[in-house]
Amino acid sequence: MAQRISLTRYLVEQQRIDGLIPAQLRLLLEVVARACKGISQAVNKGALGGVLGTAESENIQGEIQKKLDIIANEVLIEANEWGGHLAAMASEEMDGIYVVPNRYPQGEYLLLFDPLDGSSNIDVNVSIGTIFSVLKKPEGDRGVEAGDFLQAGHQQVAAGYCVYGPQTTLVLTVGDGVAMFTLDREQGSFVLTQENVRIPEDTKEFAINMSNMRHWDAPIKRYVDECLQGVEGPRGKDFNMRWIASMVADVHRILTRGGIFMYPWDKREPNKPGKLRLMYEANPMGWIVEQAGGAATNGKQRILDIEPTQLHERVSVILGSKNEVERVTGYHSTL
Ligand code: P6P
Repeated sequence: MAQRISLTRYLVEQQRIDGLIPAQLRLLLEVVARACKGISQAVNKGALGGVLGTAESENIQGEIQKKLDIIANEVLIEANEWGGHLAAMASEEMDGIYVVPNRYPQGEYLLLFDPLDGSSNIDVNVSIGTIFSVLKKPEGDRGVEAGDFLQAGHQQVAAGYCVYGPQTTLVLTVGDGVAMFTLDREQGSFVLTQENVRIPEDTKEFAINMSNMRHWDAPIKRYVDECLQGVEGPRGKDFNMRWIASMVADVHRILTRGGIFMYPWDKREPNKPGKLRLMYEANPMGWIVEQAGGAATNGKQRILDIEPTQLHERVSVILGSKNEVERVTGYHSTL
């Protein structure tokens, strides 16, 4: 039987052999992974844990928060605030940044996360997940502030997600490809189950919320229409469609077997560039997808090159199999 490599050993080797990750970053990633194990336990309890349903509150997005949204956010804050590796955190569930309290040492990293992505699926027992992104705090001995988080996605030093599905799987990049770790619940540890993940450059599977079709812009309408025409149409092949309404689960499928995921701008809220958030959804997922040989754009430019102006800003997202993303992006420049 092949030797099992734990997440800890993988990270130590990335630190020692490749010098890719300093000790403080390795500690950060291990703490985040431990927090994801705790979130997985809470999610898995479901109704038995009294954690289903909504809390009596809204987040900055104006969305009603689920109890598990708040629990997951608290787990991540409490796990990360004392270790000395972080200066501050930002979350989809918090209006402003969370600066590490003075009673703890401050580190050089900034952690951003969507603590529980896909909340609408919690109560119906469909896969959800945690998405996280790591940036370095700008040099200087001044205190950390919200503006320090406003860095383009190509500045990330680590990104990952944990999908809470039939398996709990942690997916991670530190800039040297993508690795997947499956939680061994008997041992309580994440075990390396795939490394050097590669997304096929072509696909026959697209993911988009079709109920929004009448609101889409022409390039998206053209692309999806051509997919629906199948083998008789200009693509010369039939396509399949998936939409889980959990970005983490849709992206995990694409990393596993290819595909294209689209949450484009639409006419419902024309002043918003899209629904998904740049800093803690599109940037980490975009980097992971690129590190696996895929592509990620907003229809006009590489997501990782977008210079953010607000912590919770939204973005149009087209990501996945490289050739399909390039086709959709090309339609945006010609139509
Ligand atoms: P819709 C979940 O709320 C989320 O942010 C993403 O995970 C998911 O892809 C999308 O929104 C689903 O949105 O409009 O299809 O419910």
